[in-house]
Amino acid sequence: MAVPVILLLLALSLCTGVTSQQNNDLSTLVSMVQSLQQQMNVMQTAIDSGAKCNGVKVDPRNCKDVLESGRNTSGKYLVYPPTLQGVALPVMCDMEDDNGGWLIIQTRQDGSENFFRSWKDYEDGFGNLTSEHWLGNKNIHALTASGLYELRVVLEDFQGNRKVANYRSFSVGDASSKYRLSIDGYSGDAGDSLKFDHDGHAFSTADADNDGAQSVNCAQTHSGGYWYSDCFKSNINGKYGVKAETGIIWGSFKNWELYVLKKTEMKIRPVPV
Ligand SMILES: [Ca+2]
Repeated sequence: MAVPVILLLLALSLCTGVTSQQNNDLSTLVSMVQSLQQQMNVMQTAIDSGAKCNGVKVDPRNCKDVLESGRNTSGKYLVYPPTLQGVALPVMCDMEDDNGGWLIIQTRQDGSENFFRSWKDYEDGFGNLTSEHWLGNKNIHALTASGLYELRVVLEDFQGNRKVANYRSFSVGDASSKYRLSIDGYSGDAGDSLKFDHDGHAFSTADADNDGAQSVNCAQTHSGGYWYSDCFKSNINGKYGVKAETGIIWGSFKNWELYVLKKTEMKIRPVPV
């Protein structure tokens, strides 16, 4: 509101017998103020749409923040989890399923990416955000350490049957906990194959055996990286297209049969407080 008042004062000054030179100076000043007003309008529009602005807390922390800033198209976005202290994290947001605002942490769909990888790869993340990928344990921890998150696992078989497993709370511990899984509150039609047997377990890869099986390296024998117990009820980071215990399995999807899935997606969203 301050700028229009200044403009009014300047306009009044122009009408009160000032010299020609003073008139020119005032006209210049009015032009500058008008230009400043236009720039402020542009900045406000940018801030309203979620742009970054030094000193102003407008960075989206997650995909729900992105959605609430008015960007409701699914795709790649930068988010800034508070625990990463200003570091931008590129992510894929799903703005359609179940009212949107989901941040995707895992996608399997065509076998284009190798998921039988090292501890470091699973820690940092790998793959292509727009296709198959793992967001990275350190990033999943950073996100879920910044608030209460829910998890939605979407599963599809080769016949096109789609089922979901929702969890009311989901978090992954820090590196010192070996990215321990904490999960609870299942609902859905895929059955629970993640809290059951995996809750409370550390993450394991073939080169980091932190599982609950003393005589077996579960990540090695089941070709993935996961919160293996002794060894699993689900193995959705397993080998793509393989009909075996190394394959992509969600046990409760079909009566605990050895049933291999075509697509999987894990996505997280902050829970309203
Ligand atoms: Ca073991």
